[in-house]
Amino acid sequence: MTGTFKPLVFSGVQPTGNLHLGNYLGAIRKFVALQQDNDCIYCVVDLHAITAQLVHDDMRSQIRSIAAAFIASGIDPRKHIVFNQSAVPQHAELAWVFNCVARIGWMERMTQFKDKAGGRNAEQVSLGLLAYPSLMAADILVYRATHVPVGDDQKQHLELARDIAQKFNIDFKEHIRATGKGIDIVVGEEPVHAYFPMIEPLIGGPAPRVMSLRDGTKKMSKSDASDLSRINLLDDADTVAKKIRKAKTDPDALPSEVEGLKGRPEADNLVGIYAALADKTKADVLADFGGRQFSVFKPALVELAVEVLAPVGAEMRRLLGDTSHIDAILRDGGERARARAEVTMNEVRDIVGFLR
Ligand code: AQP
Repeated sequence: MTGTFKPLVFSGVQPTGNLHLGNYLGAIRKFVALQQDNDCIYCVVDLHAITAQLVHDDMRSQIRSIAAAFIASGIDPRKHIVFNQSAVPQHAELAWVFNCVARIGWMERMTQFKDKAGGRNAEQVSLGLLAYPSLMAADILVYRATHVPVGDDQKQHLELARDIAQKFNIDFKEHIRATGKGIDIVVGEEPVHAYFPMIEPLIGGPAPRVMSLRDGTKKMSKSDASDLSRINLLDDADTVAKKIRKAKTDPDALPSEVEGLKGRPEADNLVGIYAALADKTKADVLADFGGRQFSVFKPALVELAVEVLAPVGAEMRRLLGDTSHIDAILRDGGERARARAEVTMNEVRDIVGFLR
C-alpha cells in the first residue's frame, strides 16, 4: 500500500544584504499565503551566507532584519516556526551525509555556482559555494518537508535536492526498511520505499523571477552594483517612486494581450510586478492598461508598490527598534526547530548505521 508524507512547507532566505522586491514577490509573499492552510517552517539561512563571502561585519543585524521582514509581512511565528539556521546544528550534520550521497558533477553543473564562481579558478571560491545545494537539501529534508516556495532562480537547486533524496532512498533502501521509518510512495510510475519525500517546488504566479529595473534580462538581485536596479523593502516612498520612474522601458504602449509582451522584457517585468502586487494575472493588468503608455502605467505602479510595501517597511523598522523581541522569536523558533530536526537526525543516524 502506498502512502504520502505529511505536508510541511519549508523555505529560507539568506541574510546577505537588503531584501528586495524579488525576494518579497518570489518568496516571502508566498510564505504568508501558505501559512493559512499549512504547517510552515521559515528559516534565515545564515550558514549559506558565508559561502560566497566569509567575513560579514553585520551578520547579526542582517539575520534580525530578515526575521523582521518575515514577521512584518504577516508570518505568525507562534503558529509556525521562524528561526536562524545556525541555531539548529542538525542542518549541517545532515548536509555532511548528503555531501557523501551527492556527486561532485551534480554540483559543478549548477548554473548559480557557475555564475558565482564566474570563471574563477578553484583556488578562489570556497568548497562551501560548491556544496551549497547539498546544505539546501538538508535544510528542507531535516524536517522531511514536502513543499518549498521559492523564486524561479532556485528551481535547479530543488531538482538537485530531489535527486539527493532519491539517491539516499535508493542507496539505503534496505536500511530504511530495517528501521521501519520509511513509507511506500510512487515516484513517476515507480514504487519506492522512501525515508525522504520528493520535494515539490512551489514556483509560479505572475512574477516567479523579478528582473532588474535597469535590464529586463537580468534577475533583480541583492548583489547588483546599481541600487536603481532593485526596490528594497526598506526604501521610502520617494525612493520607490524614483526607481520606478527611472526603470528602463521601451517606447511602445502596453499591449492588450499577454502574447504582446514577448520580446519586451522590461514591459513584461513591470506588468508581472504589478500583477503580483495586486494579486492579479498579467492578463487582468493588460485588460486595464492595454494601449496605455508607460507615462500612465508607471505612476499607477508606484502607487500600488508604495501601498503594499510601505506598511511592511514601517513594521520592519518598528520591530528592529527592539531587537530583544526578534531575538526571542528566533530563540523560541530555534528550540522548536531543533526538537523536530533531532527526530529526523536520530532516524538518519540509525539508517546510515552510526552508533548512538
Ligand atoms: N529576482 C528574484 N525574483 C524572484 N524571486 C527571487 N528570489 C531572489 N531573487 C529573486 C527568491 O528569494 C528567496 C531568497 O533568496 P536568497 O536571499 O536566499 O538568495 P538569492 O537568490 O541569492 O538572492 P539574491 O538577491 O539573488 O542575492 P545574490 O545577489 O547574492 O544572488 C529565494 O526563494 C529566491 O528564489
